[in-house]
Amino acid sequence: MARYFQKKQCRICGNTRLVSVLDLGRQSPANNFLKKSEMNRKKPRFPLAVQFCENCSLLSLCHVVDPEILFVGYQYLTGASAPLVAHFVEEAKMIARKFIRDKSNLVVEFGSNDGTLLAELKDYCRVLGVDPARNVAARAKKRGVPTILAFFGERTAKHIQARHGHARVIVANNVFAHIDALHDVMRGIRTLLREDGVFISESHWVGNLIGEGGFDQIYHEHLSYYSLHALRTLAGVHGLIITDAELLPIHGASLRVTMRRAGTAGASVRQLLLHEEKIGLTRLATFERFAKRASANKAELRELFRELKRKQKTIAGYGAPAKGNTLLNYCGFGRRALAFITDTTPSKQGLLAPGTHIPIVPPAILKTELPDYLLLLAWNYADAILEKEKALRAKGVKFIIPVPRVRIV
Ligand code: DWN
Repeated sequence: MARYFQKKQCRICGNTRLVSVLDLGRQSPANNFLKKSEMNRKKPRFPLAVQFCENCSLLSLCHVVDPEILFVGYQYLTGASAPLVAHFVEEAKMIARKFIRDKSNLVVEFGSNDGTLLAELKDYCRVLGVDPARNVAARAKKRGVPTILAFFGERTAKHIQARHGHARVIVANNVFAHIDALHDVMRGIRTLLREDGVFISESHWVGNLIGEGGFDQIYHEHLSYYSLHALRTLAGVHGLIITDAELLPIHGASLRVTMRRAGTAGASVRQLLLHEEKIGLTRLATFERFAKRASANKAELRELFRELKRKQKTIAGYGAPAKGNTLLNYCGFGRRALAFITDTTPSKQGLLAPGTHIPIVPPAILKTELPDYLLLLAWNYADAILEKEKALRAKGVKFIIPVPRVRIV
């Protein structure tokens, strides 16, 4: 496969009249953290821009980067963020309570990462993870979650169904946005799902991207930015019904949908569809306004950094999420913008942020090196982090929260 290609057709409805709305420039993949030994090697940068489909309301990247570049040696661990672990523990309890009838039931999760969700279910039923990233799958296996090293699709689904039977529940958390061949995955879901089974998918909700201005959640892994309207069209193409929909306060705001082979769209679906229409998620003008806000946010953050540097203030980064790299690179920041970036993910520590080459260090550094400001790159966990770092703030350290509007707390 070429290293990337332009997506000229909507991956849900096939519409070829897509309107480009925001261009974030050519960037290194946001989760491709570098070793120090790699910093002088030219790392590929790819176009990062989004386009809107006026037919099914899907917002998607204008270009698709080869998944092998994005997901092999993947550094993101679900288990590295305590609030996220708590969120998936809750989801596992909900799945066990609502859908698991006995231990023979099979739950399959694709994009299962380090097994955070399935580890909570393995005592109630049979579990099986599917993930292409060898490093994270190894962590899942260590915690007793059998994991197939593969991208999920019709072929993998047939392989699983032949060996393990049909699934009572299929789960896909923060992975549906990463898939180009959506229809192959949907055919896989139909192949693997029991007649009375449910498919539960959770993705960052495009209403949060547009509403909270979280343009930094745009990066090469996230090919699609879903509304309930877009997902309803996708489900319909494959004869599935979205019976339930829920907005959850994770990753800004995530949309969790439950799909079934038969049934009716519940009140939660009807209400959210109306809400999406009301806030304009089916209209191009909404996305054009979003693009203008992103550009204003960039100017505001660049001006703040110029002012703080003029005052010789020290600034470091807090959290090294993928979104943080989009933000830093879109703002045109370089190595000197931040002294360092702290992160709780062991596999990110000691590496350099893609594009800016800012070093990622363990949070313990803050016990000895106190910056004047911390740029909260993991702003989606702001409440938990500001609470956790009360002592740091009492010493006078200020947090800069970059989106939706730049503010200092
Ligand atoms: O789709 C995806 C989104 C949903 O999650 C994945 N493709 C990649 C990932 O994106 P992200 O890296 O932006 O996710 P997080 O969960 O916002 O990343 C938070 C980062 O911050 C992690 O590297 C852990 C770190 N962290 C920290 O250093 N201290 C997190 C917390 C809560 C903390 O206290």
